[in-house]
Amino acid sequence: MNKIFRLTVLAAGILAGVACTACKKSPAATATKAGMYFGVAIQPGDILDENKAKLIVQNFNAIVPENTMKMINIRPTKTLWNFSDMDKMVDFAQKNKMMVRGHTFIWHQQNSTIVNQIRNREDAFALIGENINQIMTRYRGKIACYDVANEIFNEDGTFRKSIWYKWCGTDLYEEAFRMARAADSDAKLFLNDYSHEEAGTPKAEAFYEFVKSMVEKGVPIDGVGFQLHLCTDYGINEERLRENIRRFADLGLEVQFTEIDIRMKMPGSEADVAIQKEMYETLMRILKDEPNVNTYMTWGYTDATSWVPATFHGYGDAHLFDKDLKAKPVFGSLVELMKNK
Ligand code: 9MR
Repeated sequence: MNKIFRLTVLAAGILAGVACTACKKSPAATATKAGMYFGVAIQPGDILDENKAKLIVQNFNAIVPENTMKMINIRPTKTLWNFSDMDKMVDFAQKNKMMVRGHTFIWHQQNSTIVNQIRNREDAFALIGENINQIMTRYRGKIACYDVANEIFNEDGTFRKSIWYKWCGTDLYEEAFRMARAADSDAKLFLNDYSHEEAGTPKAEAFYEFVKSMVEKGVPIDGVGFQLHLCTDYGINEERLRENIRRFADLGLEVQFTEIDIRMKMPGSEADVAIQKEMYETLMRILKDEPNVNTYMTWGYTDATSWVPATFHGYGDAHLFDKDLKAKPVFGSLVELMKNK
């Protein structure tokens, strides 16, 4: 299965590479030639700004909407569907032969106020079902994979007591995958989370056990998302990360790196910058070695518009491009690693 997956990606990559003759030597083309996805989370404004759009197209061959597909934006009220920003992103990706990840249907944040009208389990199923059907049929053939559910666990391995869990327990999570498969049978379906990447923590174990039970029950899940919002203070336990990736491979599942960023305490020291570079590279090396990992998405590209400082006070400089949109040395080394993939 891994081999078939590799060949499919490679074939798609070769086709995209042929079409993109204008940018043959770009990092984006390097990723495509390597048969992998090297992507970035973007905002609607990124593709309206000529310089930013150019930077994205030249350097990445995949995108994910950072906020645009979340319920609060795409369906602000029960009857109002706001597809215009998402349409523009999908068109942008199609025009530039980029893969699109869809993010996300079930989450405890950035829901619209419609969720306050949920009175019972049926309402919750109906609402999520409508969202899945509307979005996945609209973008059928254009969005390659979706985070069907996001961040459903607490750090201690218990299920997060979100509005969805409150009404439906875990039934909605599983049913959402079935609904998504029915809406677009070609899209790959993922369960995404953070701080569960290294085997051995309560969250990692609970996440793994739940996914394993889904596979055993025949719930149509194709893979799991490792967000990888990391910090130079803690580093990466590479052995534990690989161990986790491999047990998902044993279940026949793909692992995608979905939201990579590596923050440091500000102002960053030379040592922090070196650690950050090493961490970004380690993730790329893991992707190269592990056959069920082929997607390296970064959560934003520039320190100028990062979500990090607002959430982790005193931390920043987490991305591959600085505040002036200049590529950091680590970016060049990632491209070199992709060349030798
Ligand atoms: O980057 C996103 C930021 O702009 C939003 O304000 C925030 C709302 O919580 O969500 C951020 O994206 C999150 C992603 O959707 C899920 N994983 C964690 C990301 C960073 O918080």
